[in-house]
Amino acid sequence: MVSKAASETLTEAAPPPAADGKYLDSNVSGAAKILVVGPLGVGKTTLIGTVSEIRPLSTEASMTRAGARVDPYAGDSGKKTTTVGLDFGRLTIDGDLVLYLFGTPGQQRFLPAWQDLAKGSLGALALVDARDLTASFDALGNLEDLDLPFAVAVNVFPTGPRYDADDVRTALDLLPDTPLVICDARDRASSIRALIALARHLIDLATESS
Ligand SMILES: Nc1nc2c(ncn2[C@@H]2O[C@H](COP(=O)(O)OP(=O)(O)O)[C@@H](O)[C@H]2O)c(=O)[nH]1
Ligand SMILES: [Mg+2]
Repeated sequence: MVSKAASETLTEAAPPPAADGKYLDSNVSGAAKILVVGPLGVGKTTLIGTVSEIRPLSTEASMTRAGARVDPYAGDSGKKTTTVGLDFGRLTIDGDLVLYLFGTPGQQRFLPAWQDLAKGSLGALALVDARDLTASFDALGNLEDLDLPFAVAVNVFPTGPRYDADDVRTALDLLPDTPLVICDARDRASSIRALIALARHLIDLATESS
């Protein structure tokens, strides 16, 4: 559980990777299972690999031209693999709050895997690609169906448009209190800021309802 005490100690400084990269710090007093969701190619696997203090677990499979009928990136340049099970990583914030990060597959046909991964999770970071906001609708809809609180992180790609936050909120039909941040999934500090925005939101919700 994320405690109120943890809320008071959250800072935006990126913690250094754990010294041995393996064991939890003995000061850890709270834990949260967090989903990282979003459409294919939005940067979920990248973000978990960027922030994880342990070697991330990934389940990448090659994308081939044969898959182009169902996966838009198959056969395209650049992205060569896709997540077919999950990504897993761990991040300790401020030495006492540990986030267990579970990345979902991006395609809606993997919804049953999503539903399993969502069990016991406290919230989700929904990654959005500004080049195609509509591609995020399925993921956001799934979160609403699961009644899972979330924060939205717009992962910035160089060729993507730069929208005002209010326009993104409107396009995605976000509630006023849903956090919206800009991030670069390849940058550790930026990705951690997005996760901290989510953690703060979850703590606020837990505090309000207690
Ligand atoms: N320019 C840019 N490229 C990114 C960013 N995040 C991910 N990528 C690249 O986009 C591709 C898709 O990332 P991946 O993490 O596999 O997406 P996933 O399908 O959501 O897990 C990879 O080639 C990444 O290197 C980003 O923030 N900026
Ligand atoms: Mg992936």
